[in-house]
Amino acid sequence: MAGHDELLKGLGLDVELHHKIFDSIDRIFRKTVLAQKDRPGRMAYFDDVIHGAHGARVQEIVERRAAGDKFIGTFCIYVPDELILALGAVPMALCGGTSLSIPYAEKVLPRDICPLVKSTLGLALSNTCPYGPIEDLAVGETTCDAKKKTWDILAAGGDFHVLEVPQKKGPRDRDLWHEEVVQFKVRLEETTGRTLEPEKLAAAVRLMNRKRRALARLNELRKEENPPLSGLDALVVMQGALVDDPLRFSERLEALNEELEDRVRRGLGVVPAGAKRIMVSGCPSVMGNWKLHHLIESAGAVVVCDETCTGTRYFSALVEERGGDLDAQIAAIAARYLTIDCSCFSPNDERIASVVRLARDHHVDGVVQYVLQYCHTYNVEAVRVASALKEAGVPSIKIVTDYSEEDTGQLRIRVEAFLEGLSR
Ligand code: BJ8
Repeated sequence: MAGHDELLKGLGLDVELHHKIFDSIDRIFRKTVLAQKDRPGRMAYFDDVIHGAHGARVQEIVERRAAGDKFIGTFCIYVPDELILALGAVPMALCGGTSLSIPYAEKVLPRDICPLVKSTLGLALSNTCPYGPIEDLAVGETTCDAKKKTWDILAAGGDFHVLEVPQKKGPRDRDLWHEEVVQFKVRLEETTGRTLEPEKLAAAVRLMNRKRRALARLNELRKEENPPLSGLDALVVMQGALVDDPLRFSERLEALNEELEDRVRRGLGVVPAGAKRIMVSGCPSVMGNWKLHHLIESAGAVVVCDETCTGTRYFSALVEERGGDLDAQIAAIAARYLTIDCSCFSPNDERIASVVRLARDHHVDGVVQYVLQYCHTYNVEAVRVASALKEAGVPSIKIVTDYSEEDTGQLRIRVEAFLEGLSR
């Protein structure tokens, strides 16, 4: 601990405040995730990833930087990690999932914007996030309005690159996005001082595909009649995917999947027979945010699928492996990332179809649409999602909330009433 404090001090952080914020995240983690019974043994690694995200992983990245590699902070799953990895740099998602940093953002930002954006900016402004001082480049994107304008503030503090994500998916939008990916490659080459090599890019594509396949396999196991892991644990794995080293993560996830398959063979599930199967759909739940999954599962149901960026949107498409031709590989990467159906797209028919398909595939009893307060795109898109689900005969409810614990009692009543309705 003393060594860790030295590291944080060396990075110029407010060590006391850092501990206050991250001890509180740990407390919530213990109360929710670690309080579950009969968890798969190999989840221990993923618990450590969460604990280590502000300790061991920082040290690891500091060492990588000392050896000449760069560290790239990201805030959205639209950022192509393959390019970063192929240049020997370390990508990491830096989105905030804690309410504790929000007051620091509210000194600057309006209060009535999404908690994810406020939490992220608050971590940067409170001088508590160890990744800020070691970041060689931060990468934002033009998805929602709150994020776009926050990048203008963060960009004033150092090296920042903004990817323009189009809002439609026609031929002109595809060209624009392809050009954005090419420009991102150029920016990364400048930052790293290295030139992108086709073989290294091909290896990075294979690695990310391996990681996505392992996540998809985990998701398949959640279709079982008696799922071998809880939705909360599946979320912990997903949150780890956004911060851990991709090779180590893939190996550990493949090992967890084997354990889960064994549990399935032995009939060891995590919920009593008859527990309601729920899909969470909408906004991501990034590290620090276990609120909704805990609410649903502590009410006796089980989350069997996440149609979110901390779920299927992250892993459901692979990059086509095109071997040695650099241009063809970059085109394949651009094409894969444009399949992501974030609600910032209009129209977003692919997402509506995907929600219904996933609800059927995972045999869900109901869908909880998860909307972070003031996230207008998911909130408004919820209207179309709800009516498509209704047409498919799947009941749904929309929960709009932030990161605070203030509305927990009221939400619990709504979730329990929804589950009871499913039982009837
Ligand atoms: S691809 S969902 S990770 S933008 S919840 S900040 S949209 S107001 S996080 Fe996202 Fe990329 Fe889309 Fe996924 Fe804005 Fe909504 Fe907040 Fe959001």
